[in-house]
Amino acid sequence: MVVASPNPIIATEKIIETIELPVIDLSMGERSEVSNLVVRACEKYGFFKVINHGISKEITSRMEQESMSFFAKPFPEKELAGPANPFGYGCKNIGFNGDIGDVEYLLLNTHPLSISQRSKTISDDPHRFSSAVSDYIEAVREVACELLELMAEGLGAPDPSVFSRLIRDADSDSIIRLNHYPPMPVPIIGCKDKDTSPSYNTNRVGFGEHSDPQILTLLRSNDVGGLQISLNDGVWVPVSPDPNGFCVNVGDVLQAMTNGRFVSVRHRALTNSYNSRMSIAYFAAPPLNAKITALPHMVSAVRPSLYRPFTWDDYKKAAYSQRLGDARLDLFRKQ
Ligand code: GA4
Repeated sequence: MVVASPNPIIATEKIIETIELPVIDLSMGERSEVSNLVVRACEKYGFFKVINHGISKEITSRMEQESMSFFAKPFPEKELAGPANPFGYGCKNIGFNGDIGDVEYLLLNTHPLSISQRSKTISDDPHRFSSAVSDYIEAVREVACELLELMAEGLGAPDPSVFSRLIRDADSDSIIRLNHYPPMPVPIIGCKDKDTSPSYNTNRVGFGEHSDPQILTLLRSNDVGGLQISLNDGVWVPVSPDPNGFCVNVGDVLQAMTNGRFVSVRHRALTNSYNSRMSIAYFAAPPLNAKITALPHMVSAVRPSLYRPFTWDDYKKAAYSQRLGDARLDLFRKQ
């Protein structure tokens, strides 16, 4: 039986001021310097921003335009592209176990054939939609590979393609998610000072607290904020939006492959009271049968391996059988 979600509708925890995430400028000259910066960001925050990534404005604008046109459709038309099980349009329901949020979305497999088939129920111009999405995917995949290679180099891995080859694989299980968080006015209730103080969250939760199961996530949003990351001490930190850059985060699989050296950090998205937030997330994943183990040189007598080996298929099944906020990597932790 699916039980109603205990997700908070309104986030009420204390927040700290917006932090500026480490910024990785991919046009910067010295490769070893860039790879060290990437590694440090993945160890400390599990998140960073990428600028000068080489993806043209034309590619991101076409993708954003298609996303906006879809979400602007009347609900019954959008429903024709659903349910999001496993791919398609979803509204409020997240996953299969009762999680909900103030969000509507399109979840798509990144294989070109799958996109062109899906596009028939998504767009009045399926060809235009699938070409915008495929071009976008190709471009973000390249940036993801470049970042994964910088990470491998920075970690001193003997094979710099040890991570990137998993997502370049034709059977990679990568997905793309188009999110729309409609404006959600929040009534001021309870203690006024607390509710309206800028150091408190008073917005509705669009997508609840979770970590991403895959290897790496590249997120692009419009200029409306809402993304928050959870730091070690449990404080929520808002991330400022940057439509020209990408916000990148480590997923659970990369945490396992680096034997816990990189951190897959919990994050969430709040809605804005006045403006629509639109985001597009590319989740870079391995093929289903890929065996996930820590890189040999990340394991030593002083740093024994933290996780049991698993396939991406095992991990995905575990993730989908749990609630959004569950700490699923713990299921694979050695005692
Ligand atoms: C979180 C990251 C991605 O958005 C996602 C989500 C997926 C879904 O929305 O169907 C999951 C969630 C995400 C993790 C746990 C499971 C699966 C909802 C859920 C309760 C598409 C993904 O891959 O994992």
